Amino acid sequence: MFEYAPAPESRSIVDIAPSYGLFIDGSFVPASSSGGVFKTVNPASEEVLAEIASAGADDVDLAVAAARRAFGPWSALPGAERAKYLFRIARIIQERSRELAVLESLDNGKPIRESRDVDLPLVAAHFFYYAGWADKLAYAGFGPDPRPLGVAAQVIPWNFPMLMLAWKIAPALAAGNTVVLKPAETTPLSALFFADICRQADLPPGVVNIITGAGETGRALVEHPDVNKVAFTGSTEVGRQIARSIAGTRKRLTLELGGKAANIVFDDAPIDQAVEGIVNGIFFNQGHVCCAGSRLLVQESAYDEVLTALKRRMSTLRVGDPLDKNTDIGAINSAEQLSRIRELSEIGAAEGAERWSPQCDLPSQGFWFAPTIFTGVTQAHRIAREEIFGPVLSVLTFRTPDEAIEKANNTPYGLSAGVWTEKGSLILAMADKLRAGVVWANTFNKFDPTSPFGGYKESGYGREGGRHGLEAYLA
Ligand code: TXE
Repeated sequence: MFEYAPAPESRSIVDIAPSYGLFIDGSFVPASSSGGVFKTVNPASEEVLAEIASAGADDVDLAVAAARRAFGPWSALPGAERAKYLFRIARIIQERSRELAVLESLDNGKPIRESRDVDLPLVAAHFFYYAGWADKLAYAGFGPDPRPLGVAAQVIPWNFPMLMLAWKIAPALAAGNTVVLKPAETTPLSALFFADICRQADLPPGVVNIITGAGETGRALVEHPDVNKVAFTGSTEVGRQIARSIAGTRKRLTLELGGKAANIVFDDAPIDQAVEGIVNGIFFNQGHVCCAGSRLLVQESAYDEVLTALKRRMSTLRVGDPLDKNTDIGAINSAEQLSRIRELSEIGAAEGAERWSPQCDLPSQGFWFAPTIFTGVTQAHRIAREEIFGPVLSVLTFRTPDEAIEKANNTPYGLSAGVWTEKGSLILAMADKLRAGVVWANTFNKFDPTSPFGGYKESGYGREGGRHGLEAYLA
């Protein structure tokens, strides 16, 4: 059995931001001699927010060893006991969600309205949801003796730092696994704050370990021989590398990679509602969303009406300070991501598509990109094929449902799609033929812990969320 240390007093962001260690075996520790430090900046101002330990191979060893030691006792706890910890974590997240929302917006650049009203409530909801599963595994049809896999190595991206953490940690712990998680190098702060929440919840040491660092740290973690399960969300390129590097081992793998979703608007759709869905589909979180509706497919007969309404609506979007609660579009997460977005936009213009942005004054410091649409896009254009991962929408047209299906599916990705029409039968027919893990009808970018999420083709494999999300952590 574990011995529990008393919960530390909860601390404020100001106390914990300037310099952070790795969270291994229940304590914050500096990186060993094989590691180092790096800085995380506020993308809206380019100010340094904190200095962060960078885990080297020795630190990865320590973290995996701590998770391995904790695995036996943690997996032996009755499910109802594990549930208590998860419920406690969920409640502390709710109690500290204002601090967490501010931290997330500072480190990521996303509007506070989104981190406060979307990300953080969903984070808590995931912990509550999977807490409810922890004592029901034996009776829920997972087989006669569902068992946890062991130590889970989890590598997450920077677009939804806390939410991706919740998607990964909550089901892993509910199923009885222990975890070593690496957040992205540009957004480590909320994961470290979460480590503090684990201590506050008296979670036994070693059950959750958070190691920070760049891609090399992630690689050392997923390739570690004592890891049983790898869960990765990030670029298709790195996902491919990981799949190759662990092929032939007995590690289980789930990959959630990129996307190039079609948002399909038929001429009978309620246009104002559809325009809100188009805007939410591509400008939510600056378009840093794997399931973003980055290809708008409009039925030709509604093209003029939709484009006029869309441009009018885009002219009202407020771009700027992520901490201002009136902001609709915040900062691009990093200089690297900004240059990727710029490069693909230049390519779009050079290939002959017509670029349009509303008039907006962007701040002089920080990383910013105005909401942009490209019209006259054909399927051959790179902006119709490649993930831009920014606030850039490519507009194409179609005449018939079959043509919409052909265009929507003409992508190496298969993560999500949206359909806007009054006709229920058309929605069902389209959903049947769209090769996408999620199809939204008359809405977009809606998430719920009860729903599985994941892709086909180069968008990855495996599902997160719902009971499928638990299966990925059970033998
Ligand atoms: O991703 P990376 P980047 C897409 C999006 C974006 C592009 C590049 O198109 O423009 O990817 O983003 C860790 N072994 N998505 O460069 O490199 C890394 O430290 C193990 C879509 O940020 O894949 C970080 O924690 N881990 C996506 C995480 O992987 C490695 C979200 C993601 O970084 C590693 C993000 C390695 N060899 C980007 N190399 C989505 N699906 O939502 C890097 N990492």
